[in-house]
Amino acid sequence: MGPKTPDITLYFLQASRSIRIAWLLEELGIEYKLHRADRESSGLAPADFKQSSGALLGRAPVLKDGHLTLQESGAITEYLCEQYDRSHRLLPTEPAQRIKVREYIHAAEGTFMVHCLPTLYNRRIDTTMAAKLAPGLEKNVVKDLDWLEAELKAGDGRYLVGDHVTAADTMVAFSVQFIFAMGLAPRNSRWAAIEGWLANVEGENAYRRTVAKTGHHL
Ligand SMILES: N[C@@H](CCC(=O)N[C@@H](CS)C(=O)NCC(=O)O)C(=O)O
Repeated sequence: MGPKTPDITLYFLQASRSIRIAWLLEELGIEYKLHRADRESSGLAPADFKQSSGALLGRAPVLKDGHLTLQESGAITEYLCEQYDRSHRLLPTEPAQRIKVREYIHAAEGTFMVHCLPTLYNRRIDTTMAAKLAPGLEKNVVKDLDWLEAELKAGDGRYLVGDHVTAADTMVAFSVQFIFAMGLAPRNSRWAAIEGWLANVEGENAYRRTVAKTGHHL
């Protein structure tokens, strides 16, 4: 894709995957308009917020860039990197790093969220069947974290890929924050490398600026 002048609005729902995109925009140094909404007491996004984005799925985040309206945090991440990451810092060009970052972009939703959300929903149901399902569901979350822990231990543990923040970190950090915040896995020494990595990336200036700007919390 050729160079383009950004004309970006981010539809940001509080306590959501929206932080992935706000952080990425901050890392890319792109100016953007922030359309922010708090969740309703039901936990859902306000109806007028969903309508205003124009995206039919009604989920956050949504990114608008000129005439383009895009949903899905992974797709938005790939779009922003392809379009605006001119120094290839967030999605490196070196083939092994590039494919690894893409693996994490997809794992953020397709592995971590796909396992932790059913675990969370199942905990909200008070039935014998839910109790039977729980150990199997929880095992998946543990397995995902064990994988991440091993990956971090194989490197220096500060970032998921290479020696600086990439789109791997901006995508996966929310998944892990969510797992811990919802109590879907205990915070103990089994995942010391994950704790170290999270503390490191959450301490990055761009991440801190993003939190200050958006009010992100879980
Ligand atoms: N796979 C989508 C998931 C989007 C999603 O489920 N967003 C949630 C917040 S994390 C949402 O909008 N929930 C509010 C609602 O459904 O009203 C992505 O990665 O963007």
